Amino acid sequence: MKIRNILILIGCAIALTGASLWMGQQAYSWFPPQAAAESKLIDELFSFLVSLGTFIFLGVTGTVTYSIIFHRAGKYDTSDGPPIEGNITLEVVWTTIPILLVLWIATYSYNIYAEMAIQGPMEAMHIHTMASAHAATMESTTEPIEKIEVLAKQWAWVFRYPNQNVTSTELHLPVNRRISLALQSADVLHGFYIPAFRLKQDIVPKQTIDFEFTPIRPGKYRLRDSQFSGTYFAAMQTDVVVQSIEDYNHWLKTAATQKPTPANNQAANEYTQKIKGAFTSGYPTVIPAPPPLVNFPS
Ligand SMILES: [Cu+2]
Repeated sequence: MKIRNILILIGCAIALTGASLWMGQQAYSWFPPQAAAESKLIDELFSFLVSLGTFIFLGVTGTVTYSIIFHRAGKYDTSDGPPIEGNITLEVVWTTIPILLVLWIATYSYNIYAEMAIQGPMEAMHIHTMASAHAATMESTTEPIEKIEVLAKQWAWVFRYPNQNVTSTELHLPVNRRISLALQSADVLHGFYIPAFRLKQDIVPKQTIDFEFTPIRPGKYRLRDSQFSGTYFAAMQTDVVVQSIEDYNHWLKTAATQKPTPANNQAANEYTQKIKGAFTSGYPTVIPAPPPLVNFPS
């Protein structure tokens, strides 16, 4: 190979790396704000995958484009190409590189899950203490607040704060504290999903799933159901309010003095409207659970 060609190749590789790293940095702006400590880890992983993906995409399309432009057969050339058969070195190289890449991605992802300590109910039960030690290093050292009970049903979210016996259809959380939830479903499979936290956990019927994370940014975020759970599944959303510990305690105290009232429930509203209205789809549906009775209806 000529010195000039080698220099051109090195130049291309440097440009490719630069473009990939730049793309990886852009990836951070494609997401909602990082409202939980875990979101930083997830975004780092995503940025890494975007860089890697960009490198492979531009590398492959660049090589193909180069061949199409510079190694084209002549217009009336109908002769066969050179008979190339097998190349051990090349085969070893193109097998080894993807294997190493996949191992790299797998290790990186696994480490991030270990650091988040949300590997699912089984792992949470067995190696929880080990994973928590990891997680503690990335968070402020505060004692966790009481375990909040989360009940998902068709189609409502109900949160219960056992110490004050407060129930709410809006999830209030103190900022910079380790949050511990006990997730339960009254009927079918639901999914606890807060995009701004980058957290998603299935809620399985007849199981209590422990789930931990740390919100780091005050504000109002959206909790959605990430598993299709029936007709009014799209209405199964609510607000997550992250506030200072003072505001949080104040909210708890105020809510505790309020008498339980039925919360506004979109699924129940839509269902009764459907009965009254002239239009019926003809499809049977599960009747929504009655609007939950809570101290703090959203
Ligand atoms: Cu659901």
